[in-house]
Amino acid sequence: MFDKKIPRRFFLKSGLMAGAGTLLGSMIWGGEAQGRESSGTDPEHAGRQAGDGEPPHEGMDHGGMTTVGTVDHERNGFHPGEFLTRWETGTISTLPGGQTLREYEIAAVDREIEIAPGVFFPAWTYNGTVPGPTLRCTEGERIRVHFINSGSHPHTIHFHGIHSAAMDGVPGSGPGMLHPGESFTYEFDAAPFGCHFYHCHSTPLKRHIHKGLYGAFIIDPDPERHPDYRDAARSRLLGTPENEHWQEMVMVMNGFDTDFDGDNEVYAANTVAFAYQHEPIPVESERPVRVYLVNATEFDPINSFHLHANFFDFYDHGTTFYPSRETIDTVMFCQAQRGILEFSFDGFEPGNYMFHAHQSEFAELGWMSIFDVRPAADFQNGKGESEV
Ligand SMILES: [Cu+2]
Repeated sequence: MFDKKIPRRFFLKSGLMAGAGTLLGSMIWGGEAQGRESSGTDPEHAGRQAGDGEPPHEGMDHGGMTTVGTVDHERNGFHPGEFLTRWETGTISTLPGGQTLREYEIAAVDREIEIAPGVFFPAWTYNGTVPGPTLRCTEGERIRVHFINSGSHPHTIHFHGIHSAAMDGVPGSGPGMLHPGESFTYEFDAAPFGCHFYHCHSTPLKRHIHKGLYGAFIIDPDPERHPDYRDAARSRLLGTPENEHWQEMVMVMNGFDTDFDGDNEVYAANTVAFAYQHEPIPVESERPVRVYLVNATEFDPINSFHLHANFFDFYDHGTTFYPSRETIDTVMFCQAQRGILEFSFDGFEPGNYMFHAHQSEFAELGWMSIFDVRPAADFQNGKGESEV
């Protein structure tokens, strides 16, 4: 693993990044080199732009391939570190027949968000954030999603899952596209269990998705329905001690076309470029990790997740209790594909373990992250708290 003192090779990579384009050139070296011309692909020259006369890696704690400066998370109303475990569980009540009813309120809202230091994107959002809230429920529950379009364009919510045509959130079915000011309640039973996706299905589709109208939709299995896999089901069911043992997090892979040329300039997991490199994700080595991974990247046919120095089991769409692929270190998704990754750093030495898209371009343009693996004792001493 690489040390926090940056090895030479990481510094050199930073030079490649500065040459990625005029916008990125100023973005990467933003804080101090704002407005300066990027120097193309000369790594020595690009590196010097990080500061006048200073050693090039002065003050850069987490590797050279990153952005300079910070995103104003407060203004964004969205902190990537908190988003990892922010499960939107809705309002729960019981229907006359005894079925659990879970209700959510979602509004489509136009909102400018900062996706990298100083790089603002005019997003269309669900509830003000990109991705929208991570909706989480349990298999078999009645789901009601009260949706209001407070944005400036017609929108819908299309849920991946099983439901009637009228609830599909597509033009020509049910209420179809909802115009600004209109609202609708989507209602269906949560099935099948797994890691799903929701997004706007208004046309032109790629514009509505790329602008930010998407999110993760997780249906936990009901252990009572799966007697042969009860323990596995309980480990996934939010609120059980078995689930509490896992370090769960959601990651939505996405990209942003900042100049609207139909090609992405910035990539990330959960929107903010290099967020989990600037602030690595604390992971307790003794407890297993479960990542709910969704690909919402528009314009590029595929995206991927690659884990360093370790391997994971993969559950395609999260709809099985047994891995559909075992002991892999890279998984590739087309748009809307998703799954569950399970792995452990038990027995590993503490340190920074990278993970990122294995398309080098995506990694260099923001989809680059780190797990900060530490022993349990560190967490008990409060060191495991995210430094946010
Ligand atoms: Cu839309």
